[in-house]
Amino acid sequence: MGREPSESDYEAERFEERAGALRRELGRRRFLELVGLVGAGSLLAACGRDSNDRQATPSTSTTSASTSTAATAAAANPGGWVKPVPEERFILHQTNAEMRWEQMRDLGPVTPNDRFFIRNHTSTALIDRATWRLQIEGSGVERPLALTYDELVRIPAETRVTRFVECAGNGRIFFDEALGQKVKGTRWRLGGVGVAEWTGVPLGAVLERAGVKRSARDVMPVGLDQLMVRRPIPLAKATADDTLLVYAMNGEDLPADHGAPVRALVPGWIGVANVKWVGKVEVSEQPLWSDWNTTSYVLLGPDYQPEGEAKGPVLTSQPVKSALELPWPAAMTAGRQTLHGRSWSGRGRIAKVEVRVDQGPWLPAQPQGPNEPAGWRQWSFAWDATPGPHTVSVRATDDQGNTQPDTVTFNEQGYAYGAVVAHPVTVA
Ligand SMILES: Nc1nc2c(c(=O)[nH]1)N[C@H]1C(S)=C(S)[C@@H](COP(=O)(O)O)O[C@H]1N2
Ligand SMILES: [Mo]
Repeated sequence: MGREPSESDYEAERFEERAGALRRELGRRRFLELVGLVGAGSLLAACGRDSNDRQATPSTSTTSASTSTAATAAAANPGGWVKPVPEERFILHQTNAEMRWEQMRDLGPVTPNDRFFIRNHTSTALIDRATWRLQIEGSGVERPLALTYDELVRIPAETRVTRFVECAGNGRIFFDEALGQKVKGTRWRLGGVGVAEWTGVPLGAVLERAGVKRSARDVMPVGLDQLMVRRPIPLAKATADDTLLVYAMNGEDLPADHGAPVRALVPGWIGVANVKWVGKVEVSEQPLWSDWNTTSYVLLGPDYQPEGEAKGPVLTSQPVKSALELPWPAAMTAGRQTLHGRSWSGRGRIAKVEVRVDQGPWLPAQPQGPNEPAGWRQWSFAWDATPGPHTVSVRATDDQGNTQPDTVTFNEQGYAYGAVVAHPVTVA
């Protein structure tokens, strides 16, 4: 079986190049501290987990025990995941773990932490909350600030919201499978999404403490992982009521794999804006650029033109999508069946969900449960299933009037697949 192509291949190639720039930026000592600490921590976590939770590949190397242990751990757990990622819950793609949709079937409005997808550009960073600091700095603030974890959580503005985090590449596999188009990147089906109840402090409240200027323009949370993943957002989005610095997920301390001690939550926007392991927030009077808004997470292809420093239009909010809580492909028995699923939009609440079997008419689904903006809407659909092969398609519309289209425009990196998906179901 060939290795799946991924953004991380491209990133790995350039790691050394980028590491050089980082060394200059941070000073050699701090760089080694960061990379050394994070790297070793991830491997330790990986070694610990292997014996319990996953099958470790036996080492055949006789040269260096520590090197082969590290290599084995890295091979079995390239994402340095801390939580178990069992086969029945996740589909593994290199450093990423995709949620299996069928297990959402009996669950309520949120994705439990042990089932939430993980998307790591490199590997999970292990950060000591006691020595962690959050720096707020840049030309856009009057008073640069450093906060400890306790200082951050004591800011009296605690906010709790239920929102999705979804990878911009979620649904990428359909560019190939449904449209026959070759695109680059992790072949997510529809499980690169999850909804949680997030608790944190509004980023705007923290920026206020640093004396954010009216002339401030871009705000860029910076991750403490190996590549220091960072992605700017405009001031207006950074100061929205539900844009948070998050420290709890579904009522528990934020787990390591999801960005502990603190991550950004940027509701409705592409996953990468929700920077994990935040160590710094840069605020600038000038537009900010990083690899994650110039080269990655931009639309490339014949239909797109460069925008400023970016090689193509920069992605922001996520399109409307839907998924059935069924395995792919699905099998069921003939007769009355109730299909369940969820729909979501980065641009509002879900207003309507329709279901169609094969080429039949679009029929309304029955919505249920909460309907938060940039959350998801649960629904069900009664179907008298007849024997044979079928497809079940779902089409949602949000309250801004966005409906899932039949097809989407090609882009080289396979982002923003919001078209209707035909789910194969065999009835016997
Ligand atoms: N520091 C950092 N933040 C990050 C990433 C990362 O690799 N490093 N991945 C991003 C991407 S591409 C996505 S889709 C989301 C995934 O969040 P999750 O792993 O908690 O599901 O985190 C984002 N934040
Ligand atoms: Mo992502």
